[in-house]
Amino acid sequence: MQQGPAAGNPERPGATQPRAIRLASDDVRAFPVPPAGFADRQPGIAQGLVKEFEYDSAVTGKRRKASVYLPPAYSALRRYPVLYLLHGLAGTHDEWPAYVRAAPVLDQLIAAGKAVPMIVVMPNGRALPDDQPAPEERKFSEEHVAGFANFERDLLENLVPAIDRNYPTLPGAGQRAIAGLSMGGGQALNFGLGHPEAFSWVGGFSAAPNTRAATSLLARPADGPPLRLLYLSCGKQDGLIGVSQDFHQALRRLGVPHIWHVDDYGHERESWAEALYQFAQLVFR
Ligand code: FER
Repeated sequence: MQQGPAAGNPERPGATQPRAIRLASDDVRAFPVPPAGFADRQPGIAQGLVKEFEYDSAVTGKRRKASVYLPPAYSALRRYPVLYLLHGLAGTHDEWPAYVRAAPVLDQLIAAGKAVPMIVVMPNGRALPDDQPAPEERKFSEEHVAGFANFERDLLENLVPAIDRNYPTLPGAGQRAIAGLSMGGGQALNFGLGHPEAFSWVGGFSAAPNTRAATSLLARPADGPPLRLLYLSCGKQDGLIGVSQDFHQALRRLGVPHIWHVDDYGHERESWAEALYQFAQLVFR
């Protein structure tokens, strides 16, 4: 069986041709559609705060930015688990808060007691000295794609320690989750599964072809922290669904428990807002 997407595209180095969408019988919703307005501000619901955080990166040699969501009733006298949420190929640290509207999703879940109050860190996942989105013709350039791969070190060596120094976080992998959309979904699977010592809860939403093979990601040391959640989702109209289908099938063959949720959308914010809605209810329980 074919692993990963088809051959590279000479016009766009680093890019791959998405294959035609073919849905299998288990490519279905694992959860019902969220209630109307789940990603909109609602009157009477306490709001968390989204702040800009800066940290020094030894990987890029620069000061870098991340958005940080602090839940309603946040108190430095309490301690919180942390979810790292990674953006897509054309995004930055404001894709999750501004485009997907992560804060109202989280506010409503926390108000209803459906999600644990958590700190959510939304970094810039492009570990390059110039970490702004590349112009169209360089989106798939080797350098730009490598910036996403190099974020692995920036995240683990610079960002996570800086967050743990500056916010009242709960320690250990069991109190840390990582998820992302598209390019960030591939990163979350690669880095989250690749670092069981750092993350026990992992989500890939509409994961891109930067996703490594499941077989290479699932060699966990038996004496380390267990994987608590592996969540995969994609829209049934998303041209990249083949990446997630292959990953899901590989997990099935390996007998690795996971959630596979196929929603009704394409490669778009509706799918990612819903993925966050489902994923946030499952972590840190
Ligand atoms: C690709 C197609 C799409 C790819 C990455 C993407 C690295 C990412 C898309 C996104 O983040 O929206 O071939 O290769």
